[in-house]
Amino acid sequence: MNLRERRKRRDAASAYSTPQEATENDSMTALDQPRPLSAADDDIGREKRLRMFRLLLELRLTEKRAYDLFLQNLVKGTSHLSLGQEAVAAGFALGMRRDDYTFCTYRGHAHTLARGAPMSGVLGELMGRECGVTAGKGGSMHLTSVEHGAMGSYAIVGAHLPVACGAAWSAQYRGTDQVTACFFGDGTTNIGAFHEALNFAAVWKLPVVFVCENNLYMEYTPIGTVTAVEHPAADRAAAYGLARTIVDGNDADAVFRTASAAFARARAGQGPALIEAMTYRHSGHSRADPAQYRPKGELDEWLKRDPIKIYRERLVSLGFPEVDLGAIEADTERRVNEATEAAKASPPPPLTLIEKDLWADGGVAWRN
Ligand SMILES: Cc1ncc(C[n+]2csc(CCOP(=O)(O)OP(=O)(O)O)c2C)c(N)n1
Ligand SMILES: [Mg+2]
Repeated sequence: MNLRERRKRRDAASAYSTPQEATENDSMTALDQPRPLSAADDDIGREKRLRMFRLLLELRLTEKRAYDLFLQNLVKGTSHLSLGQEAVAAGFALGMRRDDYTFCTYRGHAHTLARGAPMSGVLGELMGRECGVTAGKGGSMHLTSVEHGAMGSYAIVGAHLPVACGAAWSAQYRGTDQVTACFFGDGTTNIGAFHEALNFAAVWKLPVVFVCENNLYMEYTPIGTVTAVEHPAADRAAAYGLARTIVDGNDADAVFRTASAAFARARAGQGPALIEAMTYRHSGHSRADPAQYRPKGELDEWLKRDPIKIYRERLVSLGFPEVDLGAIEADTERRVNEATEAAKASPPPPLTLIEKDLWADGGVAWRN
């Protein structure tokens, strides 16, 4: 419900109406009840803010759990956490339509979850279990859930940008107004495929939104030491006729607004966007990395702007009751615990799955 409709509803609600009359009014939920307008009733609104808070927590707690499982030697292979970067995944996902597409990198747990892939499916995949989103055959770096629009996590830096163009081109050709969101790191902007994909998308006016998550490092190298411009993505946008857009990637509301505007433009046939979201990863590049190369105090500065902390503080300052936020926190923790147990209880994939999902037709029949 938008601000104008809310206002109308508030005005229509008589000062004498009893709470019972109000609830019988129509199918409004508790969150939709007329109430005095406040700053929380802006373009984002209360309902979406609570969804955002819940999603941010889901991403944070599931990834923390993934780390615990790693320490217990239950996760096979390596993993790349995006603790600290959750507002990018949450802000973009909440701006998407169900049938939109997401492409991401090996740092893709949050993006896959944010599109609605179940926690047990993600944790199970990391542990190589049959309940995993690809039946435990892909692992952390290859999370994919096509039914949720999560079109894959790619470990070759830059490789997925042209693939995302393909998905956007397909939507354009079919005339569905689906939008593709393609996430990548700052280091990716020095790879040829980045420039090829940007040029291609701009020339064809593809409905694709490129999102550079600038976490200041590519592996162990500060991006500023190997890049000719200060903002590795935004400062190159002009080369492809695109606007220079930088957003605070730790502020989920700011991300959501920027994402929504870019999606609306792309859906309306106005072509691609390139957005640089400034953020920071709290942990090392991968599990094995203690991140000793970072200057002392840098992490502490960024922790002050932890996306979940600042979002919670904003909700409190907007008047959301502490008890409601606490209930969401407890519920999310319970769901992560349940998902962990479900994933642990799931068996490894049976050998019969080894030849499944290798080819577009789902099998090997056509080759024989
Ligand atoms: C083509 C290619 N070159 C090198 C690597 C090794 N590598 C893996 S991650 C990474 C750093 C990428 O940094 P960035 O794009 O900033 O993403 P972030 O890890 O910070 O999310 C590199 C160089 C690779 N996977 N693919
Ligand atoms: Mg990076």
